[in-house]
Amino acid sequence: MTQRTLVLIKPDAVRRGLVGSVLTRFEAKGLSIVAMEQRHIDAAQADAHYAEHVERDFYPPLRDFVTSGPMVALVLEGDEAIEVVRGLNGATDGRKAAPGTIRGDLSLSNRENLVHGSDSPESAKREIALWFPNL
Ligand code: IDP
Ligand code: MG
Repeated sequence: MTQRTLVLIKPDAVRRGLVGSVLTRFEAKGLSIVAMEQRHIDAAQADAHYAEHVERDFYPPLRDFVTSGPMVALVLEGDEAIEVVRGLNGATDGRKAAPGTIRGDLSLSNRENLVHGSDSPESAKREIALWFPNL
């Protein structure tokens, strides 16, 4: 089933010059880029994106992190794109993510883990509408 998913290449990846490396993995897998834009979000936009996490202990430093510099936001499309991207991204904690995944190969952090991918069709719909309302 063809799906669309919202991906963020987070500020750590932009700072580290890893945007190209991360994009290459998605493209090499066969996913299509439907939309892509560099964005530097404010706290209100971070709260909207991470609505499910705003009360969590880890959220204030996460908000500081995602507002600390530009991110690259994109919508990817392909067969089972939501689950495929989550698999390519790897487990949340880069220290524990499997080698071969983006986080497993390139992140050593639970917070600064390079990428976001929508976790369900409902999340993808909500996040795509939030980031790319014209799609
Ligand atoms: P996900 O990005 O793998 O879906 P979520 O649980 O949705 O993970 O958490 C959102 C983001 O919050 C993570 O990608 C990571 O940047 C950060 N995060 C999650 N859990 C922790 C934690 O325990 N400590 C620090 N940061 C965390
Ligand atoms: Mg999540």
